[in-house]
Amino acid sequence: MASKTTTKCALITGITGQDGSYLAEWLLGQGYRVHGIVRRVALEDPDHRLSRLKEIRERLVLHAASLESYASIHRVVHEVQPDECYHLAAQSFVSYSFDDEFSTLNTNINGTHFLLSAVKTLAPDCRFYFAGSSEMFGMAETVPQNEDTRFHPRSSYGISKVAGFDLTRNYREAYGMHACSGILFNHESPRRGFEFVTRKITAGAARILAGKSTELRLGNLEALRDWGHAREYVVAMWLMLQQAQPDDYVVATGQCHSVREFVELAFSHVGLDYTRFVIPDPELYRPAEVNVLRGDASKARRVLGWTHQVEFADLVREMVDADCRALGIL
Ligand code: NDP
Ligand code: GDR
Repeated sequence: MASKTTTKCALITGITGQDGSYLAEWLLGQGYRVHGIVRRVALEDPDHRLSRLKEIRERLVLHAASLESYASIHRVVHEVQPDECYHLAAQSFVSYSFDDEFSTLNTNINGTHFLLSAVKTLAPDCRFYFAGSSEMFGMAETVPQNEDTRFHPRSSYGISKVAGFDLTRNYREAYGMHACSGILFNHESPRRGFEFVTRKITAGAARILAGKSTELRLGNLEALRDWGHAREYVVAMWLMLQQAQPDDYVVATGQCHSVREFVELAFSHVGLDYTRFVIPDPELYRPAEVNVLRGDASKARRVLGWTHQVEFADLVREMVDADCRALGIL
């Protein structure tokens, strides 16, 4: 493990997001100088767009750049000369990728390509992390999925992540870069965006309890996911870049639950019967769903010494409590 007095410099794209904010905190705690790439609008509206970074804002160096512009990425990598680069920025909402396939593919594939190319040219010794996803498995042939499971993405988001994974592997093999992909299964927290089902549910339960809402509309309640806690998953990203050899790793809990189980637990935690409030809405179903996604993280356990600690029920309760606190009802 890195010493707490390291003077290493890390660059994080997507630092304003759920994972970026936890990773920045973790790296600061390890003594890193932490730089982040943000969109210009974020710097102009910090209260809203930098809200997850409130506690650490003064300790970060933020650079305005766009994933769509190679020139801006090039400028930042040139200025920062990072030792480690964590590429987390992406259009990350799978549902939206069905509405706008073109911008999802453009942003996610080109953004990754621009960054890899800039790092290779300007900071060739920099270690690189790519945020791969269980959505790459999609219509998986086997359960659980590990690093050898064939990819069969079911959305343009999943396709963009397979392309990013392939680009990352190619830069590793062709140019000798220390480039890794994490194949992370769903990870959640009180910082999760409101569009994702877990946060939609926990925020919805809190609003109903507070009398601010009377119903919650959801799509496929039988969908199954392997849900872990984001705070723990960012540590796995860091561990990947501390290894002598670059490689790809599945990061998951190995346990699967349905959306229905999540709703039932979230509502019952605050004394509500979800069947009185949850309305199934066919409009919220996706044109194509993935198969049972459950990860086998035994390689991460064996090589990185990483394993999840936070169990499903504790994750759900932490998220509900945080949303209740935000509404002043806890
Ligand atoms: P979030 O949606 O919370 O954060 C996404 C980040 O990407 C934000 O900082 C966002 O900036 C930034 N971003 C999006 N589009 C652009 C753009 N065009 N230019 C610059 N920045 C952009 O995602 P998470 O933190 O949950 O996930 C981090 C990464 O991990 C993503 O790549 C995601 O696809 C991947 N992943 C996530 C998993 C999960 O369960 N959370 C599982 C597997 C993979 P802004 O705030 O300005 O919108
Ligand atoms: P996912 O997360 O697509 O797995 O992608 P999301 O929380 O959006 O969906 C999980 C499952 O819940 C079902 N579902 C609903 N989803 C949403 N968003 N809203 C609803 O109302 C609803 N009702 C049911 C969905 O059909 C789906 O099956 C997340 C993102 O973080 C990706 O970036 C990441 O790569 C993957 O996790 C791993």
